[in-house]
Amino acid sequence: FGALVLPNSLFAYSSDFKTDKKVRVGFIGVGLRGQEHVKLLAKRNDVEIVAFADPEKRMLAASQKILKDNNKPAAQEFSNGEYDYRNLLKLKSIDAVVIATPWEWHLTQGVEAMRAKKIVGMEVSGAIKLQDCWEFVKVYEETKVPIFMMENVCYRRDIMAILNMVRKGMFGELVHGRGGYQHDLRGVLFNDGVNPYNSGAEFGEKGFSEAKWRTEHYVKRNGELYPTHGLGPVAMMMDINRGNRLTRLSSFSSKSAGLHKYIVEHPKGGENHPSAKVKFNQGDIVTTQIACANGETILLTHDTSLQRPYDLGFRVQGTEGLWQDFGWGDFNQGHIYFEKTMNHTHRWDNTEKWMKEHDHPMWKKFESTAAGAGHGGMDFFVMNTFIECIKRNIEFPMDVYDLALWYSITPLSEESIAKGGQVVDIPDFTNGKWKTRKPVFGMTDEF
Ligand code: A2G
Repeated sequence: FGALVLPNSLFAYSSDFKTDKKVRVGFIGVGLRGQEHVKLLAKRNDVEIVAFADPEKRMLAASQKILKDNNKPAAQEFSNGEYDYRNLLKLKSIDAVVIATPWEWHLTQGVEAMRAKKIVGMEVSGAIKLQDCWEFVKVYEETKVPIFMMENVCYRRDIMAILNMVRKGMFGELVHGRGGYQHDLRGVLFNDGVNPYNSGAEFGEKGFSEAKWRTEHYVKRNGELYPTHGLGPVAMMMDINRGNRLTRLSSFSSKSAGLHKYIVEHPKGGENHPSAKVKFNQGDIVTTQIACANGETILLTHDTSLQRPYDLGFRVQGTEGLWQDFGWGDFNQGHIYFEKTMNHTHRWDNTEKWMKEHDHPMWKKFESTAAGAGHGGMDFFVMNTFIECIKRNIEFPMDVYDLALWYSITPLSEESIAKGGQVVDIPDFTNGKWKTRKPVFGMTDEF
């Protein structure tokens, strides 16, 4: 794990940014997710938080309070409706923006930010249309403004330890991977319009936070709505876009039963509640099989509307090793098997001692700094990578091609489901560059 040295000119785009300056950041979207990023950046002395754009006053007030609590000056506010972020993008005093808005805004805001020459950190999502993915790539290739795909699960500690083991060859040749978004979101998709979680049966205009916009996707769509948490980590292990690529997929959807039942049984819902009249198109369980150019397969599961404990369900399987995750990333929440070192016992071993032994150097280095950050600490690494790559003017480890490819699974899965599970081709957004691109994610102990 020596430092990976990349040529400075890797970003053909050159910002005004000089390393002795602070990185000047603007936020587009300071809802409950954006505020997590504000908290992380407000603690840093190499960052200046310049401005917030969000139409919701309540969210702006909460974000300003974070700055105040960290003895940082107030940020300039852009809250005059949904399009006021365009005025934020005009600020000369901003080098980079973090975009944490409802999914339907990512394309417009992302490409406008690139055109305004602001380096972009983009939250996770799935695309609304396949064309959107091409648009991200096109605008990036025109402007060369870097865009970072902020997939936090790639930084989960157990996952980085497995990546480490994969790269040491302990799994032999990789053959199959699984992951997904298996998280009971019923109490997120509906609320009372004031309290974000588990508080009611309202959504849309009457909902608050994610219930305001996310639920609408479950009404209208049916697909792998949220592919990146499950796919990102597996894609890194399989060198997708860097020596390998995704070629085809086929998706199936179960019926939709969970959300209606939740509304009917909720104390503030019931059979006569308006939400109980809504027909949800999104199936409770959507499975997507993906084929890779180098012969591996990947299975993604979207499972967010039934009762269940949180578990992204990772599995990594090679000719010499097998890992299965059963929790939220704690070292002991998984099973592992290496036939050769385990004397052909045909019995799982608990993951804990393996994870400790192969803990990723980056986690070892930043363990105490990451402690307390969101999602078991992994959120620290997302913001750290964003800022450190900007300061060094080097390539982001998850870039526009990863964003376009991972986002594309959503519209492609919708297409496949609509055609009865038909196999659809996955485009090569790199236009052949996947053959020569080299892995960058997690190669050093720095970011
Ligand atoms: O639930 C979790 O925090 C998800 N993240 C996040 O993506 C979002 O869906 C949220 C819902 O409020 C992870 O699972 C890592």
